[in-house]
Amino acid sequence: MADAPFYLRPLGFLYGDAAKGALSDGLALPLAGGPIAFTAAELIPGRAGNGERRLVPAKDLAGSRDADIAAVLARLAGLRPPFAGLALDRPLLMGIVNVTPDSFSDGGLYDKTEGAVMHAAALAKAGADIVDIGGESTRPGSDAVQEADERARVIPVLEGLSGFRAAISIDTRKASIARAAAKAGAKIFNDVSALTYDPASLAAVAETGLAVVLMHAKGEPKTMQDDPRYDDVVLEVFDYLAARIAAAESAGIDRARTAADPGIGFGKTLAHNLALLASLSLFHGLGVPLLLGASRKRFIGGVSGGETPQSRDPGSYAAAIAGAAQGVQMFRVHDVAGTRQALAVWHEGVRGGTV
Ligand code: 7PJ
Repeated sequence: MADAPFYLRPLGFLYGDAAKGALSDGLALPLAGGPIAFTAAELIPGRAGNGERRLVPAKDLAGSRDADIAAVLARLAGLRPPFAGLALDRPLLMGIVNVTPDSFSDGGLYDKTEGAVMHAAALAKAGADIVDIGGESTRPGSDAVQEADERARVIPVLEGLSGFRAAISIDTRKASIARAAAKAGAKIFNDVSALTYDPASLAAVAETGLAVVLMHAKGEPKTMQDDPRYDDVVLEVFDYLAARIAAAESAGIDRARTAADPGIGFGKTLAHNLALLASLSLFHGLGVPLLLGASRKRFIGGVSGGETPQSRDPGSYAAAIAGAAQGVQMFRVHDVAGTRQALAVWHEGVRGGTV
């Protein structure tokens, strides 16, 4: 797929009553269908071009007769249908359940089926809309896991969650695990390789009807943090995700079943991660719901203290707020209750006195 001729990065966000007023006065456009509105966008020339970046008011974009601008705006501003049956009109929380002996933040704590089921139930009680069950650690430096081991870790947990109230997501790179998970009730295939690791994955999604999260990663977990380089990380990650969404569509996977994730920490330096966080709004131009996974990741320690994953929760809340402020719809987090509280207070603080 050709790289985009240009990109639009929405800026100048309005919330609550202010957003409604500006939308009805034609001074703003809805971000991914709203309720957030944006009043301007940075127009970024394509990677092959050499023009300058410039800020364009939303009302000039809306009045533009350029067909390419209209096409990007339609994707940026269009309402997203529910994802895996979940309405996207408020931030959704995906709680993390690691069923791995070596997961970096809660290593070994939840490696037994019963413990994992109980942890998932606690996350749902704390307000998780989705629980993400993973049996293969993909943290930097980790080794791949055999299919049989991964299956033995995660499938009993899914079986233990039958009738569960939160939607179940399976964090795997393997088509056979995703298929077995779908049979055991999973609704979402969360693939950090964006359906590239296993050649059978595109067909598995097409045939099972699973929703899918396509995440950007550069390289394999084992080596991905060995000096990753990009010319422009934001635009390269965008083009990669656009290409993966197109590949999924060609394989018969409807866009409505697809979400995208820039993959914080997957083949990225601190500067790369921060550039992505600051430009999340641009990714709405993919035309699909966005998921952000920043919880307890190492970049938080790089910004401000936080040597251990357990000490990075305040930074994790702040990263979720940075995403929510840019209209990101889903957050993959360890501390569901804490993130929920942070997002709820932020939301009240920016609504503008709606009663
Ligand atoms: C992510 C993930 C993420 C999505 C992991 C960790 C490493 N899936 N799985 N996004 N991270 N979609 O939790 O630190 O960022 S595993």
